[in-house]
Amino acid sequence: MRVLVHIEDGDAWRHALAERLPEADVITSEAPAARRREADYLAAWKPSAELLREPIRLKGIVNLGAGVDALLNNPGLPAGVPIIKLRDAGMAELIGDYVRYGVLHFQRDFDRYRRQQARRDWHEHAVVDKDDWPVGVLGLGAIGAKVAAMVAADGFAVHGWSRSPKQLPDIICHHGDEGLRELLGQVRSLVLLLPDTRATRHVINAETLARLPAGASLINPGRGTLVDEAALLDALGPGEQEGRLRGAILDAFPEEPLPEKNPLWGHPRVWVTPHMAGPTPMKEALDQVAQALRAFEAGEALDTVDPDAGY
Ligand code: OXD
Repeated sequence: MRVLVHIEDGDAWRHALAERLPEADVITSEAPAARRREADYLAAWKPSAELLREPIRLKGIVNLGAGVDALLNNPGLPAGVPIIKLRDAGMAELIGDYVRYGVLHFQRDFDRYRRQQARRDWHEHAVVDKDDWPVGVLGLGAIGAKVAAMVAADGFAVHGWSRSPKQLPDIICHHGDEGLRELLGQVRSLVLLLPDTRATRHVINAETLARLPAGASLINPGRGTLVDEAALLDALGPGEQEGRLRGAILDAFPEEPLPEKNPLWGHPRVWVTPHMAGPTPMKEALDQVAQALRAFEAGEALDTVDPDAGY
């Protein structure tokens, strides 16, 4: 089998995959077009439409990131080719650390202390107990469930939400529209880990933001399309004075890189990070890729992405 790998630092990934799959001819997108055309499998993160159109006998695609939205929206995606996505592969722990940082940032008032420092203002805020600081996690897939468990292990009361019912140890699980309303009404930090699908677009909008308790904070290491940005700015209010929404830590945006003119860059209660919450760890990802490609070749049934559902 020939496997075409496309990701930043592709050569290192090619070597590491070849070690795991000695029976395969592993090439990168730098290989000559004639070789790329005959690839049986593509293991890629955000390939161009042109690259996706090249292989003429593609049997499967492995998405080398957490979300499949960029791939599913790619106009070059060949119809009917099964797509495998990585399951966690070490990304959940990285995203979990990002979220734990975000929750502590607000619970221990680092946002307020930063502003106080600028005024040389020395005064302390009373600490709110972790079990009085409910955290909501929207999305309980492989990543959301692990992140929720990590935050719960830190001692926070964690509420999780998924479209259909789920049961997870130590997490208060909600589902459906009513469950979303229940969750929003009681969380002090809201974490977004839903996939980008038609159903999740702008799930955080004026109406859902208004359901959060006053002074809640938002942490989004998921997808930018989940948030209606105008409604977010409105809930934050301008300037340093805390608005209905106390602050936001955002790693994902509908347009990336975040355009220079976007007001979120300069907002004093917003932290912008450049989609760095969950980079794909090479070793764990390639273990899964090798396993998936062997299963494909052996004709085994694989858990593939449902393009209509969007994940
Ligand atoms: C993603 C990723 O899906 O970085 O956003 O893997």
